[in-house]
Amino acid sequence: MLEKYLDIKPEIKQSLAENKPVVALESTIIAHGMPYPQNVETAKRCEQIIRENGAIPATIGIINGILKVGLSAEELEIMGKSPNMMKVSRRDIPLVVAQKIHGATTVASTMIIANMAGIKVFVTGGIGGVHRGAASTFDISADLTELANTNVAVVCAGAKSILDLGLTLEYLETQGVPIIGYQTDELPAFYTRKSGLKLVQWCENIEDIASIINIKWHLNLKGGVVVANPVPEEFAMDFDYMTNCIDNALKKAEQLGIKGKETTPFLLAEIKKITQGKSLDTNIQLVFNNAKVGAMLAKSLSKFDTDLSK
Ligand code: PSU
Ligand code: MN
Repeated sequence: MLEKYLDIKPEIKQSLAENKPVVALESTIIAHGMPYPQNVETAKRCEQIIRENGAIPATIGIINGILKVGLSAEELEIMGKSPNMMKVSRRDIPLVVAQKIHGATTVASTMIIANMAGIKVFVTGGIGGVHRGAASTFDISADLTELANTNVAVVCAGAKSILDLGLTLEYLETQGVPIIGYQTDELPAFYTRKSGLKLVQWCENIEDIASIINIKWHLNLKGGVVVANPVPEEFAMDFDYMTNCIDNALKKAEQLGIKGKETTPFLLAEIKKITQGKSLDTNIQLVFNNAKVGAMLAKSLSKFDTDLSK
């Protein structure tokens, strides 16, 4: 039944059947997170990095209403170039499939499709979270409720401080989602390694993270895990400078009355403008770093599965 809607690239299907490591990638980051052509170049390089580190990449998106696990070069171009590409979260999947249109998948919807395919590790830049002012707007990303429900580990560089990062941590705790720092005990804030917020869980080794994830799922503790991997020091941006840029972007969004699903793409584009594109290099580099760590994690997790089945 699912096959009617889900199309998994043969290489990925085979790898999954053989319990080889596979890493999912999202497409909203391509369509709405970066400008063309850097978005498509980054997506391709991420796939390469995942291969170089011993796993198979699976970029996820919706093409003509089909949930695609593994996009072709041509489909990556469509994602990167179409100015009106729909941003698709959990809510939007049925409509996009019914209308047989294209859609770029967010963290939430990429997790859903990865899970349908049997992929356990997913790499992105930053997750959505609780927006500032959420007490009155109710704007909490569907990424967080997805993390509460869907068994996929998400490797990211934390979240951007366009969000209320303290409330995001509280919400993840409420929903029972572990957030594990990789070689850091502080929540990374995407462009910066620091946020001023301490994490209660962190590990030095990927194997230890894989062990926690593996145990969570074997105990039937439903839901995802966030692996917070800070941007490498040499590409990190200045904390005070970024705080200022983000505050200005937030002010502009408020003045223009930007709401709902437009908020995140608007703020991302605005920050790019304010930093005169400087933030883009950091953004690209942190995604590359996540791709490497994601491949390592997928490899480590696949070993666990093999061992446990013995
Ligand atoms: N944060 C980023 N870059 C992104 C996104 C978030 O730093 O590209 C994208 C991701 O696809 C994420 C989505 O899942 O935005 C969250 O959107 P919203 O806040 O509308 O749920
Ligand atoms: Mn939102």
